[in-house]
Amino acid sequence: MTTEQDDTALGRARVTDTPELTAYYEELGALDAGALWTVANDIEPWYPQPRSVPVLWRYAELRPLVHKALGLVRADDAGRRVVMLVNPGRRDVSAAAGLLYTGLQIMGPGEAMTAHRHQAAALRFVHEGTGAWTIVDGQKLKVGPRDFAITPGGTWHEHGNESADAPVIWQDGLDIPLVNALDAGFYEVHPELHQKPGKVVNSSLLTYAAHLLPYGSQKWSRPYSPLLAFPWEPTYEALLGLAKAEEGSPYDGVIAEYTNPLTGGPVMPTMGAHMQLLRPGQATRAHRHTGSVVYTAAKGRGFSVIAGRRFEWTDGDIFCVPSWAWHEHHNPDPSADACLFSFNDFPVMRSLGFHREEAYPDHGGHQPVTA
Ligand code: 1HN
Repeated sequence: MTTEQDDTALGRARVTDTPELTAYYEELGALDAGALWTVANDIEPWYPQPRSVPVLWRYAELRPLVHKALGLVRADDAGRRVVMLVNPGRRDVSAAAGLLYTGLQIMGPGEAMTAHRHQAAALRFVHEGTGAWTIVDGQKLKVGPRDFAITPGGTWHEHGNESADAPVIWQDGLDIPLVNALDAGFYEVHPELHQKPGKVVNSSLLTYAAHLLPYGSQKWSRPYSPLLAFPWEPTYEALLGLAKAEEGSPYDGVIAEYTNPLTGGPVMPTMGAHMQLLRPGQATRAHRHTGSVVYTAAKGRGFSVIAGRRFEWTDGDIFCVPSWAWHEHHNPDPSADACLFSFNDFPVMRSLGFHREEAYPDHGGHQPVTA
């Protein structure tokens, strides 16, 4: 394993306080200044020191409380009726992990939310209900359980539930903590409160179906995928096909990224998303990388070991892997596969040159479980 050096090493700050120094620090503080050597070892750690901790949120525990919000607040008053998932180490920025936000949004039968747009990018992963629709820059999409859809930064969006009897619960993922950390947030309410949707529903899916790029698509110049929705059935089919053709990743099993069909790159400039399949009985090896990931158990059950702690998950559960935390995934069921949806900040890490990855070197690639 990596040997982290200690801070008494030559070349690291190691100044001990004296009465003269303490007085000097006060003099600097009075001028809104400070001595770098008092904080250097904290602000330049040997390796990433995330304040986020690994957390698992059980869907079975959250679901009744999400339903409770239906009777407690009107969608119009709340804007969006969402129970957010807050990492104990990131309460100050409302993040689930790193600079990623996630929450569970509930829409009652027949409800519709007003339109707005913001700099932050959003994505949706549907947990339950068949009546969900969203309009993104005038394009109406319908999404069902386990479907993935995007609302790129700056696009007008509004959503609703056209079911007569069942609520929709979907998971929102946003880069809001990142946008706020960079002081780049803007927010606008639609001047007419609602968009006028085009007549064709799911037009981006109709346009980019079957791996063919239609005439004129080269004209698309926005920094995000023109394909806005990724239904579950073809996604699962693709993973089953991939499982036949390839071994997959030693760390992630059979994994595929949702991509912008024009570039082959991530769907949005700040957030990427994957669906992965763990074969029956599969145990992946541990690795760690920079970048934070929020996972949702999409199918089956299993467990993940994150920083030495074991987290059991089942359909609908959400958990996070903070940056640089060792993690591995297990599907102990010998007869059924398991699928994990996830979203991440990898596009940010890659575009800034911050991406790093390491394989767990000991014990045949598995961490000792300490909790
Ligand atoms: C937002 O716009 C939605 O449009 C959901 O449904 C959650 C959380 C923070 C900021 C904006 C939505 C959000 C959000």
